[in-house]
Parts: sequence; structure tokens; C-alpha cells
Amino acid sequence: MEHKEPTNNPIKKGKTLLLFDIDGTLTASRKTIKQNMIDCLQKASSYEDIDIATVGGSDLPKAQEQLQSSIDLLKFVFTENGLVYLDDKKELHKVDKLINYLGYDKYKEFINFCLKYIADLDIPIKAGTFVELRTGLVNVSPIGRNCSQEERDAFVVFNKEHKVLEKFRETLIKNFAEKYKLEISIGGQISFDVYPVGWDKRYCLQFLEKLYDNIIFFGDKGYFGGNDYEIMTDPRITRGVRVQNPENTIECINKIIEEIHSIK
Ligand code: M1P
Repeated sequence: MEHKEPTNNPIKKGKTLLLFDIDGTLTASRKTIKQNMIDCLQKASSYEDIDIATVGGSDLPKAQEQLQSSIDLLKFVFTENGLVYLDDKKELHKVDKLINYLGYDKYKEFINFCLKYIADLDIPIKAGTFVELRTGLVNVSPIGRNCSQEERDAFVVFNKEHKVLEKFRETLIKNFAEKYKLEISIGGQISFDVYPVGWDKRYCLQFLEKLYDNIIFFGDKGYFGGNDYEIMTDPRITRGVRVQNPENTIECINKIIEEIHSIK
């Protein structure tokens, strides 16, 4: 399969949306936003021709916990890739459900497969909550979402060597991706998200493309297989900006604002 580069078009005069992934882009993984990032977002959103928004795989409670007061600066908060979102009036929208797409029988078959796979896994810690059914996706974690921060950090190190997530994902792709038209994507550190093909972060673009002259997306997982790849390479955005970490995001935001305001 041909791997695409991030979209890279000239910025047009007009209204721009700066659209951010959360984990690894605005915050460290599952951590809360830092004051220097809030200050940077505050400055960006103070320009009349710029709006800011987020799109992430996590659910709304997790996004709210991470974004804290910066949520008030955002025009849109797209969670679960845009299947659940807050609009500019902070009204909640739930667009569709994974369970409507799959139905209970297929869902159960998938979950039973995952739980059997996890039961056979020899990993140092199994903390519980191995499966979290959200509105638009199901999140699967071999260590379990109940793990402590220390256990999470230890899993990251263990996974680097043993590739537990990657091997699990490959097995699920072989067994379910084609059969039920599912995507299985690693967006964080201890889990992966499973959703129908097309319900990735591009899902949110349908609510945005007519509102803005430019959409600039910032994400840390824009490489092929990462959960920012599809949106970062989508022709409906103006530009995809690959960032290394939140500090680097701040530098990239400042550069983009300069570029926007240098357009005659
Ligand atoms: O936003 C990225 C990911 O954040 C969490 O991942 P993890 O707990 O594995 O670090 C999850 O909420 C996941 O669904 C989400 O994609």
C-alpha cells in the first residue's frame, strides 16, 4: 500500500481552524494540560480569524479531565474521533454508536475473542477493565484501564520490548478487519481503539469543512498505522503538522500563526 505524506497546501486568506489531537500533542499521554499550553491556546484563539478545536479517540470525561479550563477556548471538542462532540455552544452531540453498526452478536464474538486472547497473555500485570465500550468505539487494553500510573509506565517499557499491543492488533486485523470492516488503531500507550472503517479522526471533518477556509491539523501519530495518519493526509484539510511532543506543538502553533498573518 502506498503511504501518503501529510497534506501540505498553501494557507488561504480567511477563517482558519487549528485542530489538535490531545495525547502527545497538547498533553503528555493521559496527563493534564500544562499552563504554557493553555497560554499558547489562549493567544491563538484571541485572533478573530482563528478558531481552535480538538479531536481525540478518548471519551468526553477523559478529554475534559485532560483539557481542564482550556476547554472554554475550544470551538469544538470532538471525542471518540467525532462520534461524540461538544459544539461551540457546548451542546453535546452523539452521532452514531458502534453497537448499532456491529449488532450484539458480532460485538460479543469480537469481545470473547479479545478476552480469550488476553487470558492467554503472559504479561507482568493484569489490572482489570480490559474492554471499555464507548459510544463510537471499543477500547481494548491487555493490561487493563484500571492500572495505576506506575503500572502504565512499566507496561510502556515492557511493550517496547515485547510488542504486546502490536501483536494483538495484528491478530485482530487478521481475524476481524476484513470480516466486519473494522479498523484497529493504537492511539495511546496501553490500549487500542476499534471502530468501523471510516470512523477514524476524519469523521469530524464533515462538521467542519464548510465552516473554514483552512483546517490545520496537529498530531503526533501521523505516520502510517498511527491514529493521526488518515486525517493528516486527508485532502479536506489544508495542512497536516506532525509534532514530537507538546513543547514542539507550541513552536509549530507560533510558526503557523505567523504564516497565517503574513498572507496578504
Ligand atoms: O487519545 C489517545 C488514546 O488515549 C487513550 O489511550 P491509552 O490509555 O492507551 O494511553 C485511550 O483513551 C484511547 O482510546 C485513545 O485513543
